[in-house]
Amino acid sequence: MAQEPRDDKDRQLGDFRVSDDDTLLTTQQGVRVDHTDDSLTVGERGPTLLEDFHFREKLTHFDHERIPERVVHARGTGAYGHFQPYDDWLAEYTMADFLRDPTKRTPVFVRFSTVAGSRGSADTVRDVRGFATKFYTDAGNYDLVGNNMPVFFIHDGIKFPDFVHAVKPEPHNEIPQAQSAHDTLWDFVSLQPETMHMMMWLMSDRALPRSYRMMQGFGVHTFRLVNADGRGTFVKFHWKPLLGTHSLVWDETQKIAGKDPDYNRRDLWDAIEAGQYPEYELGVQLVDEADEFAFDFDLLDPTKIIPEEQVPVRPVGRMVLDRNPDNFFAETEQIAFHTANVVPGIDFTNDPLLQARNFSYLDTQLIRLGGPNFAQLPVNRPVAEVHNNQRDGYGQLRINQGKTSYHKNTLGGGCPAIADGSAFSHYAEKVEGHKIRKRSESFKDYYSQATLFWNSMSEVEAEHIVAAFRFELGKVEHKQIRARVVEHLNHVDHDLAVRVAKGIGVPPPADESTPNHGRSSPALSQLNAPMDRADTRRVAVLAAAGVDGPGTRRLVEALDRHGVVAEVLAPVDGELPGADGGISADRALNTMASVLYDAVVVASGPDSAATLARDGYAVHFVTEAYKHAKPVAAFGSGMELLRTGEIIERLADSTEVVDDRGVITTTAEGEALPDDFVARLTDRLARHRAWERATESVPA
Ligand code: HDE
Repeated sequence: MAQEPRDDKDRQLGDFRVSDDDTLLTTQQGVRVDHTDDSLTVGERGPTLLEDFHFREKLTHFDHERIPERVVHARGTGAYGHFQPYDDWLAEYTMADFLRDPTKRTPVFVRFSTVAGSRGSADTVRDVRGFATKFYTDAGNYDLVGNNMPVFFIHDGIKFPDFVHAVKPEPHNEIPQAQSAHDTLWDFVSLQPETMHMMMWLMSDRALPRSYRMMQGFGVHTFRLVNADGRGTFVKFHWKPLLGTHSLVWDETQKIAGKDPDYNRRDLWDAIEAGQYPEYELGVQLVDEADEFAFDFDLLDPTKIIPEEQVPVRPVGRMVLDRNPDNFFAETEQIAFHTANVVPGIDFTNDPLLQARNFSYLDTQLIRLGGPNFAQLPVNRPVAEVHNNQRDGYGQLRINQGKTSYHKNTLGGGCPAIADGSAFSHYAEKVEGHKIRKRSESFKDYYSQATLFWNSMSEVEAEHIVAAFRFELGKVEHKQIRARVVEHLNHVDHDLAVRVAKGIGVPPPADESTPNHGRSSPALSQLNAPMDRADTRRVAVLAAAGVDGPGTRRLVEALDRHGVVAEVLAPVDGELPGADGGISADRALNTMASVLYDAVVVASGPDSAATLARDGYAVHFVTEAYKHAKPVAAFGSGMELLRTGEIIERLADSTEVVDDRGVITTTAEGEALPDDFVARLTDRLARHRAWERATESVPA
């Protein structure tokens, strides 16, 4: 049965949805087809006839199914939802209703993406993530086309083709796919030091998000808000996920890329299907125009952040993603974002990267979507009315009536007429100057914010950055490129440069090039983001025949009450006979892996534990989870599996729940399984990883 539309956008999409339920097969012309398995031939073994219009139409359409993938951000996934402001405080700064009217719920579509990989590449590669939001506002579409990192590689859009050519697979052999660890990228980086701040982010855990639901978003550029009096205020946009900001570890991401290349896409889809709707808070940093030059960096420089300690992020409203698209191609692939899609109340600045984007996004849709009418595709249509004199073109869907398609006219009653005060009016910024090609002197500090980022990392985050540089540069064949990058790192921090150099066979720099300024910004460390949510996390419960049925049921039910997704894994899925009634295993162990879960629990039952201890998959499962600093838990005789291989030392034999660096155990079982066991586990899940655990020597 058709559901009530959720909002104006959903209602509009309803006009385009097609269900094939209870229908008969037809051609594109609506002629019914009774045979689609054999083409029309002369006799049983003869040639195919040209007059077989059904065959020709079917093949022709198939031959034309593909469109060019996005030149960047080709791999992505999306969802619908809505945005609502908390209150009206932003009215002082912007006339955009959707940001300042708390009664207004604006439909949105968000597309998350990686950047470098092609459409079929793996989700969990080291890369920037796109976070693009289309707000279908009453005043027209507003697109906030952001990333999960607040800065960018380059200052000026004219360098974008150079940068993208360097990071993409090398042109002679198209290797490597969706990887930054190759010579051309690092050659580019070593010659373009403005990249250094962004490279610190790219080498950090931010490049390996656990989930699109646990990832921040940033507008990157300084934009401008404009209020009803025409007053402008500089603004940076931030999205903060309510589930916290969490990352995978590098070894894990590489394994997931093979075990489940759709990991992040599946995670978003499954969460929304399960009603665990991801939520993000929109926040803004505001800077008065009078303070344009009050910072030690240029607000127009997209390689710089405004530290949150200097200008706080003020909450504006909440976005909820609550509906998966019906059709990937029609919606997620055909959605067309454009930084120049703005509505009254939001305007641009002269950030040269933003200026270039304002050209590029419209241009790219013309080749990707095949002509100028892509705004009429259902997912791209505004809910606001559209009237203009633009006509014709491939795929024109509108049937414009009347004889006028020009302005001014009298024959069409002067319509569409010029709008009044509700129209977009460009901010009247005064600009003057000579035509020159010259980078602003105010953009020339390449290192100090890279240093700020480095200084703000916790020890474990810093270690990950060093390891990432060593991995990436270790894949670079030309030693002189490695050495040039180390020289730049020496301007960021001497210790960083030395640690990286030592891992890649390059002589460590003897002295520091630029003294570390010692400043930090705690907001930059992910470990300082809220860590109070365990819900939606995935826990694997390992079991086999003979499992402690009551204890396992008690565990799974308690986790479910916390909103945690628990799955029972056994050597073979299906019913598991056990003490006091068995349980059903959701999946076979060999079809899954620890890297696809946030934590693992080994269930009690002597026979079950003995079977698992002899099963290489099970032993590897817990060892690997331990290696990746995940919560690893066991109750009753399940603790035997943790003793196998002696990876996990010091297991206390106690009915009390013990949490030793994220290894949570109790000898209790069955109905006696203490509530505290699950409480400790969910607390650990919320804190994500037990970084205090030493795992270097653990094989996995
Ligand atoms: Fe993009 N970018 N970009 N970009 N970008 C595209 O547009 C471009 C930049 C971002 O899910 C393209 O429709 C230039 C910064 C996202 O559909 C293209 C420059 C940021 C997406 C393009 C930049 C982004 C894109 C390719 C430098 C973060 C995916 C397909 C001047 C603030 C949107 C398309 C989606 C996509 C150009 C830099 C984010 C070619 C020229 C900075 C999230 O138009």
